[in-house]
This record gives sequence, structure tokens and C-alpha cells, in this order.
Amino acid sequence: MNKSIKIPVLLLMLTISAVARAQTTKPGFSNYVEILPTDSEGEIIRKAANVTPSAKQMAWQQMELTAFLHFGINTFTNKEWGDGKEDPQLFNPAQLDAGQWVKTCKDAGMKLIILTAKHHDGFCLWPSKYTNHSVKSSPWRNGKGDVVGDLARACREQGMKLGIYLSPWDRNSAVYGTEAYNDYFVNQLTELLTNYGDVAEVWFDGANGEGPNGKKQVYDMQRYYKTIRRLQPNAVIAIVGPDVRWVGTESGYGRDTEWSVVPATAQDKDEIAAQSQQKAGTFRPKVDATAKDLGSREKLLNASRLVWYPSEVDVSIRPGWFYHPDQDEKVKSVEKLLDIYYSSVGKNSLLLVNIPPDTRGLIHENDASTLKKWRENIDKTFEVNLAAKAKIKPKKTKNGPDPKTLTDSDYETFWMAHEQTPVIEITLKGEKVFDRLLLQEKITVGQRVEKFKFEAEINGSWKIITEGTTIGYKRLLRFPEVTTNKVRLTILQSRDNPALAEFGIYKSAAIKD
Ligand code: FUL
Repeated sequence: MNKSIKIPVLLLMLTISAVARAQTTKPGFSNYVEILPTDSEGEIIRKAANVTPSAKQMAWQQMELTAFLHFGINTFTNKEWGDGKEDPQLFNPAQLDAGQWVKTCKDAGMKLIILTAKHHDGFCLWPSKYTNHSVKSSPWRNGKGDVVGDLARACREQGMKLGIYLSPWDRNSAVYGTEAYNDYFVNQLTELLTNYGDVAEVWFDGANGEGPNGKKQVYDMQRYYKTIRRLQPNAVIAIVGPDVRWVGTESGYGRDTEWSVVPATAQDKDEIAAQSQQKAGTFRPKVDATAKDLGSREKLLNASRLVWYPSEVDVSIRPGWFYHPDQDEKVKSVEKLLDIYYSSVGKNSLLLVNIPPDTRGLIHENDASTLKKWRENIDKTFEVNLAAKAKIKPKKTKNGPDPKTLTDSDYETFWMAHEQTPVIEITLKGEKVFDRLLLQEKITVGQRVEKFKFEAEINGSWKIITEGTTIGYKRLLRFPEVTTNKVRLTILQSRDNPALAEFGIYKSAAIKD
């Protein structure tokens, strides 16, 4: 080969490798992908590795922690579920202070508050035009109050996002069980999504019981979703919705292996027909939320479509969802809440903690003080990354990714491996003592890691400290204290070259209950 041919060949090779890299990082897929009958196993896995969150799913995931406020007529009847026959006169939270709710949640590190604007009993916390079963029939502020309005204002003032829980099941509405109820529900959604500024999450639960006339409702979910998309295009629709999936338990504990990409196979022919005409975002993927395995290779191979459908862990700080005075001493301990944090946020999920305001209309002192100590522990534990400024191998190559981004505490920057099973060796700045590991994948590239191990060099030999399967947006691992100056992370299996955003080791703070 003479020199003049060699240069174009080299150029061609460089171009091909650049295109190949671009395909790995910028696949052109969105938050869903169709699987074709002709796709090989390898192609299906590569497709899964390149499904990425939509912008609103990404913003949602990065909040990490959100709050749920169960508040309503049940607060005053001391019940969990009302029957819809409650007298609105019972509702009178004389000291209601939405500013206190928001401050308490903000100090606990929560980024969004979801209020039960209407629970199954049908009582509305805002003065809806479409029913009298609401705050306007209560003595609270002479029927002139609006809890949703108060919360929306306090959220705006304190830089908190607002979410709405509107129960489709309504045990009060006389039209429940007829087509007119779908109009009623859409009208209420429209009020909530028009009159209170930005709404970042709409939370629908799955309960579908009987209404006052003994009938069940056929919910027109498509219509509900379209209303939300039209009025609040940036809001995620959670649980019975297309954007966010329920983790499958209300215990606060997520799965060790948590895939955000799952099969979205329709269950019947009508659904398949509806899906084929719609983009992801207007239909709810049919997944068995409680199944142990949602997204393993085996599950993906049988799918006709894959979607980004991340998990939300909801749990109450108390035994009940609503406030009950006899549960004041049963607020979860700081230790328990920390265990929940590591088992939810630390397992590729978002954590939604319910903190029910009491009959005064305030978050009880016991809940507030536990949340404060919980936050202090998390902040203190993750304050100093002991791997910051450490020496990392493989080193940066010319025009290659910079491994320093792994410890720069900036999720936006990431290190893209050139192979599926990279080994990252980190020489710390002297001996360090630690008992926590933090790993984050850059999920806008894709969730890829299937298996990893973390080792420390102790007395000259490598010892496994902890290991795991998925990483996803965030993985936190706890282990007994280790003292060393050298650690290494080995990705043992992945679906495509992994993109890692953060690596951190930390020493946990003492728990003060
Ligand atoms: C469930 C409801 O029935 C509970 O009352 C609570 O609101 C919980 C978050 O969702 O489905």
C-alpha cells in the first residue's frame, strides 16, 4: 500500500470508529423502542441499552426525594378510607400553614410535594366548581379556603415543585359509574392543572371500587392522560400512568436489581392496536409492578416494545397514610428511614415519603424532628467523597473520555468506557476509612451495567468489599468499614459500553435517633 492510499484508509477507519462511537452514545432512540421479529438477541439487548429517559423523566429522577401529603376529611374522622358520606363541617384545620409543610419537606431534601387533592372519599381540598363536597362547605376560613392554592403558593415562594394526587375512585360523586363521571374527573383535572401554576407530577392510584350507587367506573385513562399532556406537558404521570411505575410495595424497599428499561408488551389486541398508533407517553405500559424480575435479558427477549419506565418507592413515615393521633409515637426512626433511603434512592428508584399533616393543619413535631435528623445524617455522610482527586486508571487518552469526571460531583460529566467490562483502579490520596460506595450511570446514554464488583487492596491483595447487579441512576452500597489506599471497580457484565457519571466512597455519620 503506498502512502497516498494509506491516509484515506486511515481517515476512513477513523470515520467508521467515530460513527460506531456515535451510535453507542447517540443511538437516536427515545424512551421507547420497537423490537422487530427479525432482531437478533444481540440487537434486542443493544436496543435496550440505548433506551433513555424523556426530559421530564430525567428531571423527575434527579429529584431523588419527594414528599406525599395525605390530608383531607380522613384527617378529621381518624380513618384511612372515607366512604364519601362524611360531613364537610368536620374539616377545620384551624392552624393550617402550608409554608410549614413546604419548609419541613425542603429542609429534609425533598424537591416536590404531592398533595391528595381528593382521596377516595371524594372530598376536595380546593373549591371545585363541580361539587359542593369540598372545603367550600366547611367551616375552615368560612368556606373561603383553598388548600391546593395555599400549597401552590408556598411551593412557589420556597422553590418547591408541586404534584397532585387525584383519586379516580370517588365514593361521593353521584355520577360515579357512568360516562358523566369521566367528564367530572376531566373537569376537576382541568381546574387543578390550570389554576395553580406548574404541576410537575400527577399521581393516580389503582383503586377502582364501587361508588355510592354500587357501580364501578370505567376510567377513560386515555382522556385523562391527554388532558394532562395538554395542560401540563412537563408533568410526569405516575403509577397508573405512562411515565413512572410503582415499585410494587409500600414498604420503602426497592429491588436489588432494578431496570428502568422494561418490556411494554400489550395484553390484548385492542391495546396493541392503540399502541401502534401512539408514541410512548400516551399509554400505560402493562407491567406486573410486583414481579421480582421486570427487565432481565430473558424478559426483554420476549418483548415487542421496550420503554423507559422508572420505579418510584412510596412509603409513609407513619403506619397509616393519613394522620392518626395514636400514631404520634410510631413515626419511623431515623435508622429505619436511612435503611429505606439506601434501599430506594440507593437502588435506582425515587423515594416518595408520606408525611401526613395533623388536625391542626401542621406537620407534627415528631415527624419534623425525625426528618431533620435523617437529612443531617445523609448530608454528613455524603459530604466528602474520599476518592476526590484520586489517581484513576485507565488514564485519559488523547481525545478520549476523562476518568476524573467520575469523582467531580457533577452528574453531567461522565466517563464512557471503550469496552463492556472495564476495570477502574483508584489510588487514593493516602489511607482512607470508608463504609459506603456510590455509583451512578449516565442514564441519558442508557442503563447498561448488569453486574459489578468493588474491591480494596488490603495487605497487598485484592479483597471483594461488595458487589451488585444494576447501577442505573444511583446505586448506594453499605459495608463494614474498610481502610486502604487502593480500590477498584470491575464491571463484570453490561449491555453496551457503560457510561459512568459518578464514583464515590464515604464514611457514614453516626445515627442520632
Ligand atoms: C393507595 C390508597 O388506597 C391509599 O389510601 C393511599 O392513598 C396510597 C398511597 O395509595 O392505593
